[in-house]
Amino acid sequence: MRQFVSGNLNYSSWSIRPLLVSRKVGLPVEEVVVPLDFPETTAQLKAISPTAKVPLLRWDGIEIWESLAIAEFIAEWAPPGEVWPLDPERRATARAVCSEMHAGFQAIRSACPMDIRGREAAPEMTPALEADIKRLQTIWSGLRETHGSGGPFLFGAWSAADAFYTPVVTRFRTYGLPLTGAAADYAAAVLEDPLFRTLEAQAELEPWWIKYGPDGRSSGYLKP
Ligand SMILES: N[C@@H](CCC(=O)N[C@@H](CS)C(=O)NCC(=O)O)C(=O)O
Repeated sequence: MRQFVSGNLNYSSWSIRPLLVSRKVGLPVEEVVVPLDFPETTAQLKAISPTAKVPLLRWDGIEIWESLAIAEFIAEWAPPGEVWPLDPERRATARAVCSEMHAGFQAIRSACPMDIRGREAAPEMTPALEADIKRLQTIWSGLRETHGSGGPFLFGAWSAADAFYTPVVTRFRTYGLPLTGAAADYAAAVLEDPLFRTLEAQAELEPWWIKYGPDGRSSGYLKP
């Protein structure tokens, strides 16, 4: 069995990172969505995933959880240069910025949950959120300047680094957050890329929605 299990594409930022990598290289997998935040979600995830989380790649008896590990598995499957840059410095830097994304940016992640089809007012600009935005601006504009020749992405040609930052790019659009210069151009390129446009169209059509209660807890529902 070869299955890529994700959460709703509209909301599950961790799922879409390796999913974009999978789609980019044409990994032969069946894509399955487990809608998040419904009463049955936890039981469904516990039945298939060691962490009760998505994404999960099920590949001929191997189970790979954690978005970064899935991206690395796909990189080993794909021809060199398709997931990570071929150049060793660019490849190491791409891995560093993916790890930084995976381990950090707590403020923007919690203040601005990914909602690809949503358009919301900007949240209160706390010092922590401001610091995350400043760091993203620096990473994106810096990489474009240093490594971006040869294409519109962080390392010129598309790489897993772009997959890892795509959910953050969508947050800038959803919440109208400030971005300037080369970083803004980069964000526009990600949103125009056919790989993202296809995923966005699917997210638009998903029947599952998530709302947040006054206690901040999220719950899934189907729109009547
Ligand atoms: N560190 C994990 C994070 C995975 C994660 O938190 N996934 C969320 C969805 S984006 C999840 O499955 N939550 C379980 C739930 O909502 O029940 C990774 O990188 O894959």
